Amino acid sequence: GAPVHDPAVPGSLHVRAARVLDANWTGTSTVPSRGLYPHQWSWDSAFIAIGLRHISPLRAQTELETLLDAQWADGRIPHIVFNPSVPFDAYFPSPDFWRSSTAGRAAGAPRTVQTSGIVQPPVHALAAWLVHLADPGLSLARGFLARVYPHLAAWHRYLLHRRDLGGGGLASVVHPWEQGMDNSPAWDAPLSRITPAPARSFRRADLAHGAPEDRPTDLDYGRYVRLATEYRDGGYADGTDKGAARRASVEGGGGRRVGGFAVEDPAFNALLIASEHALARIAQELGAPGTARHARAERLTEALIDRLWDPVEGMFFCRDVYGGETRESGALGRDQRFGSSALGSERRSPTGALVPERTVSGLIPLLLPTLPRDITTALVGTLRGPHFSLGDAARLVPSYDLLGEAFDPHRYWRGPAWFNTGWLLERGLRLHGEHADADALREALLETAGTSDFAEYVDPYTGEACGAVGFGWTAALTLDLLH
Ligand code: 9WN
Repeated sequence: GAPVHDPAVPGSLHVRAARVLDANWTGTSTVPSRGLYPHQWSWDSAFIAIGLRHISPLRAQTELETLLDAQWADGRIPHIVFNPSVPFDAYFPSPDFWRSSTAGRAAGAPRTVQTSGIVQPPVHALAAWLVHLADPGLSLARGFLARVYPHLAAWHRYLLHRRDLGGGGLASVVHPWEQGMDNSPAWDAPLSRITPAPARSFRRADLAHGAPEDRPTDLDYGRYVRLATEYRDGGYADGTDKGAARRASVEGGGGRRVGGFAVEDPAFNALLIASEHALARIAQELGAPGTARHARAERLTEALIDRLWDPVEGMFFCRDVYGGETRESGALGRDQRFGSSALGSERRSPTGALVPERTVSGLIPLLLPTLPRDITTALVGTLRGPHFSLGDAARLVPSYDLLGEAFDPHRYWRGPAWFNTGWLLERGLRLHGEHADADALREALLETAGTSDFAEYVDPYTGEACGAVGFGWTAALTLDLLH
């Protein structure tokens, strides 16, 4: 490639990205950022492994194995695996909030390592397959795929069986941190029904590292804390797990609805589908037929379209599973904007309401190989259109509708562009033959990664760095785009 990208040239993008990953490596895994996020995060590790495989396939395999070592017996992969040598006050919520080894006992939390009790998007099987492909010889010699396969299968089983809270075949998230786009405007309506925990009942650690105007608000945090506390106090039992809910229920009633937040998210489910296809390939590589898994991925794709696709808007939307039950939903009124689209008519369906906010999550299903052609064409049109402006005003795809009422170019997941979502869309564009757009997005991602010093996220118009710099997945996905 160009000298600026050359791994052999000191100061090249490749060398700088590799240096970030070296600096964030702890010996068994990679932190997203030394200051802001000093532990191991689930989907960060998956993206990081995808980049690490280009500089050390062994480290990439170890990254995923370390995460899987902290898997719970019920199959969930926790969103944080805590590093015991980091002081508790370095990050909130810390292990003494989650209390995984006690509160999570019924759900099978590990005894030796402290974790959170919620999950993050299932990018792991996709990552494991890509890591294997980087060095099949090493993978075979270490038995990598054979070792990770049962863990990944249990993880998908957990999501498909314990998290189908809407009953339509898709997985629900029960906390905004699970979907990974913490303060997305898509959560405003479902979160409005949650009573925030009092501000004095917790102490945020993030504001010591990030500018307050770039981070979620205190009101958001009050609600995050309330939801996580209730989930913990219910023994991390899920609504569909009636036995565990009964054992752990503070109210004594079995099968009660756990928590007040359940959302079917397009990106979360698209990543599950992509990972299910990857798991099928892994099964085939191990000598088993992958056909059942490919078929399941197909059924999930149909459920995704059936439940979350809006043909008028040309994108996918979140389904608020408990939405439409009360008249207090924040999404009311804003529905008018969507006129005759499916959003209007479905709002009060018995399995919830679509949330009329356009977020980047609703475009990420573009990475699925078997979407019908009319849907991929519509998604590409929406990406290029005024709400996301690919190849025009915004060089990188914003996390939220540029014309949306809640748009803020610096506030975390309410506008800034992120590199993991950019990477997923680049892959989707290329997969569906949109090479010119994919090339332009790739160039913009690489250039902005370099000029922002591998920022956590950037202003979608100017590329100005926000949040942490030297961010793990930004460096890792830069390496992947360079290869
Ligand atoms: C809460 C680590 C994580 C990412 C998430 C991002 C942010 C945490 C936080 O950082 O969330 O999990 O403290 O804000 O939103 O996507 O995995 O990088």
